[in-house]
Amino acid sequence: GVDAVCVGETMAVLTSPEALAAGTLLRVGTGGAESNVAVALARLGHASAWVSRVGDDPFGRIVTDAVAQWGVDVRGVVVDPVLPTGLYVKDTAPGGAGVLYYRSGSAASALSAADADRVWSRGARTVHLSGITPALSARASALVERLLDRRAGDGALRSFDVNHRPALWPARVAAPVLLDLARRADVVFVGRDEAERLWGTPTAEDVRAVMPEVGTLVVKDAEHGATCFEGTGAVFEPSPEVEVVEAVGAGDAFAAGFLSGLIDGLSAERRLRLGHAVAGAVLRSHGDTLDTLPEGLAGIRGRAVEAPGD
Ligand code: KDG
Repeated sequence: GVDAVCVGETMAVLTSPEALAAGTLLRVGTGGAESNVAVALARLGHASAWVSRVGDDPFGRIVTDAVAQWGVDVRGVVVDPVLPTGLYVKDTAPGGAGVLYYRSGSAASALSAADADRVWSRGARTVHLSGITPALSARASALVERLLDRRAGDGALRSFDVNHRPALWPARVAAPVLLDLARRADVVFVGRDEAERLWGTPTAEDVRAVMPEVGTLVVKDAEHGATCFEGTGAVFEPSPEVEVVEAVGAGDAFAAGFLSGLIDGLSAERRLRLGHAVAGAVLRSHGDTLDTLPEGLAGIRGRAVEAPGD
């Protein structure tokens, strides 16, 4: 079996080097919150897999090849014969349009409860999901429900990153759904300001109070730090100083660093430090996905980083 199976939509990212205008040349890349986690876990030496659906088109092949190239098992990715691969445009230049999605009716929006078998057949010890998937379609939402159902999966750890995307659904609609799903997970990641926007919980302690049953709750407070709640305990670890180039994908990198430490049985403090270190590497780069491992990992992990298969 693999250490972690990450499930969710990955899109082709069209990055604009300047505020979009007629004639702007866009660069094709790969972006998907859950596959970002799978890639970072693979880079950190874990066996990871990504399960999704892509279109039978060049974008589907590009994103699948990219994720595979980073060392992730992509045998659980189905090619939909009809629906296209989702796209998003990232125009983060000053005065730019920000993030624009072209994903409604995408191949991944046809993910459904039937796809759960492909997750369990990978022998997942951890299943990582995010709050993006239930926003894609009713069918995709049913897959998340199915994967959180304790009656399957041989006790696999359920990891859930709240990942509220306001462009997909407003906070008012997302809030109760995301809270209900988070409460069913073993490990939950949420941003402090994200939680405040969704549930009106201004502090990390307030977030804990709305999901006391979650075994491991991580509340991330951007440049300030992150708090890990386990049982009645809480550990806070400040964020290291980073010169931010672009923040997209940093949350995914944080989740991967933390999960890596969890897989390796590290203390909450070390898991948080790993999360910060891996997030830092993505914050310092333009890409959504971890491409260069940060320095100092061995010190945090207490051992050298091994490549997959070593
Ligand atoms: O977390 C980064 C993601 O937001 C990005 O890669 C695109 O998956 C994506 C999404 O749905 O926003």
